[in-house]
Parts: sequence; C-alpha cells; structure tokens
Amino acid sequence: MKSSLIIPAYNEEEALPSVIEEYMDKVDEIIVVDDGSSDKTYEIAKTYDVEVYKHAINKGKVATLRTGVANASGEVIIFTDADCTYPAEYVHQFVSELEKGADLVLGSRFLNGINNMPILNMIGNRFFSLLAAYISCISISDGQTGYRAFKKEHFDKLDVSAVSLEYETKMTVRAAKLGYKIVEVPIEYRERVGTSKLRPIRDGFKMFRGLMSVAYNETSLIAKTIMMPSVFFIIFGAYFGIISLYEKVMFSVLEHGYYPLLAVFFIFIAMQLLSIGLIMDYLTKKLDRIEDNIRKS
Ligand SMILES: Nc1nc2c(ncn2[C@@H]2O[C@H](COP(=O)(O)OP(=O)(O)OP(=O)(O)O)[C@@H](O)[C@H]2O)c(=O)[nH]1
Ligand SMILES: [Mg+2]
Repeated sequence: MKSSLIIPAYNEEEALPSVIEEYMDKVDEIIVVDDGSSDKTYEIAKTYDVEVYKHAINKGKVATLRTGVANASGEVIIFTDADCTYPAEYVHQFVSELEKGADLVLGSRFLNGINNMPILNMIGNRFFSLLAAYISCISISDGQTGYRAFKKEHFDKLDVSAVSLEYETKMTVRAAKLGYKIVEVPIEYRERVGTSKLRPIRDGFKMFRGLMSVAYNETSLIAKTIMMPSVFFIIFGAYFGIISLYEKVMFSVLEHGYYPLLAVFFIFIAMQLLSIGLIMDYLTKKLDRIEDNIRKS
C-alpha cells in the first residue's frame, strides 16, 4: 500500500529537518504543509525532496492536515507532528496493521511507559481519553495522539468538524461509533524540539467544550432526563454550603444551623441522580451494541 505522511508545521524550523530525514526512507511520500509560519519552516522544507504546501496565513492544525490529505496520493495516510516527538520507526507497524484489516491505527503514548509528556498535558490527556472511552464505549488509552494512520478512502467519514486539538479525539470517537477496527500501537513519546504551540488552558478548555458537546449528543435521552435535575440540586447544595462556610468563617457561629444539612442533602440527591443516569446510559449503550451485533450476524 502506498503511504503518504502528512507533516503539519507551524514555526517548526528547528525540528522539521530531523523529522523529514527520519521519515524519508520509511514512507512513499512526504507532504509538509506550512501553516503560515513566520520563521524559515517553508524555505527549509523546500530544500528536501518532499512535497511542500503553504497557507498564506495561519489556519490551525486541522486545516493544515486537511490540505495535506487533499494533496496526498497514497492509499494510506499517516499523520505525525513536526516537533520530533513521534519516532518514525513505528510507521511500518502502522501500515501492516492497516493491511491486516485495521481501519484506524493509533500510536499510543501511554502503553510502553517511555513518555516525555509535560505533566499538565499528561493529566489533560488521561482525562480526555477517559471521556472519549465513555462516549465511544471502547477502551482507548490515547485517543488524542497526533501519530495515527488510516486508509485514505475513510477520510471523508473520519474528518470530523473541529477547529483545534479536539480534532484527534473526535476522530477517534467517530471511528469507534462507525464500528471501525481501532488498533493501538505502543510508541515512545520524545521530548519536543522547538517551542510548543500548545496553550494548555485555552486549548484544554476548547477541547473540553468540544468533547462535552459530543458527550451531550451521545448521551441517551432517558439518561439526560434523569441527570438534568442534578444541576439544580448541585446549585442549591453549593448555595447552602457556601453560606454555612461564610457564617462559620466570618462569625464563628452558624446563624442557620440547618444549612449544612441541606447542603449535604442536595449534593447527595445530585450524586444519586448522576449515578443512576450514568448507569442507565451505560446500559442503553450496551443494549444498542448488542442489538447492532445481532443485526450484523
Ligand atoms: N498548535 C498548533 N499547531 C499547529 C498549527 N498549525 C500547524 N501546527 C502543527 O501541528 C503539530 C502539533 O502542534 P504542537 O505544538 O506540537 O502541539 P502538541 O503536540 O499538542 O503539544 P506539544 O508537542 O507539547 O507542544 C505541530 O507539528 C505544529 O507545527 C497551529 O496553528 N497551531
Ligand atoms: Mg507536539
């Protein structure tokens, strides 16, 4: 199978040469897309025997990947980053998994223990992987990885709507929902060369918003109906809790002695509703999958 490697690059002049050199003899085609860099990324890419495209202005990673795929001629598309974090040695394994029948291959940074990810990114990644696993009902260790491969014919379906870093996770969830075979390959994750483009709080928030909207759409109606009132109970609980705390701290005595009790009561009800909702949702999804399997067999 002919393979096309897409390298999205935004101000990556420091790392890009080693990335191109490392992958050069491992894929059939390399496509570098310069995302309106203000440094020498484009000029450096042009000195290699690879295809280079350029955005006149910075359009973000997702648009950059799309430009790459649109210009790729391989049957297999591989995404990697231009920052030296993803070693090229796994490319053959990715392609061979696709040849054996996988639809989406993910380079998992959490399966072999060699991980140079900053701690804040690590926490965010674990959280979003759990959320993705909950939404898609399959166990994925690293739904966000930028190192992934799939057959080009599947790109129309895998190209989810997203503007930022939620793209990869949403793509993973979409693949799971479509019943695609997802295979994870354990990879080493190296320390980044050059400065990070990631802004953990801003990007983390965008990603959270994107995934919450997916989670909301994917949660069954019955579960939503059960869980919704818990929002009000949490607000009531927090209100009585904060007033109690305020009275205790400011005046050392509780003017409303029964408020702490109300706070605990409301939070307790909220927790009960949330747990029942989650269980209902899990059971609904499980039943849907059983039904799907029966229909397919
Ligand atoms: N963040 C970001 N990355 C872009 C953009 N356009 C292209 N890219 C490329 O997308 C890839 C991923 O960006 P990174 O900054 O490495 O983000 P990350 O991998 O999530 O985080 P770190 O590796 O920890 O910095 C890199 O190859 C970037 O050069 C853009 O507008 N913003
Ligand atoms: Mg990176």
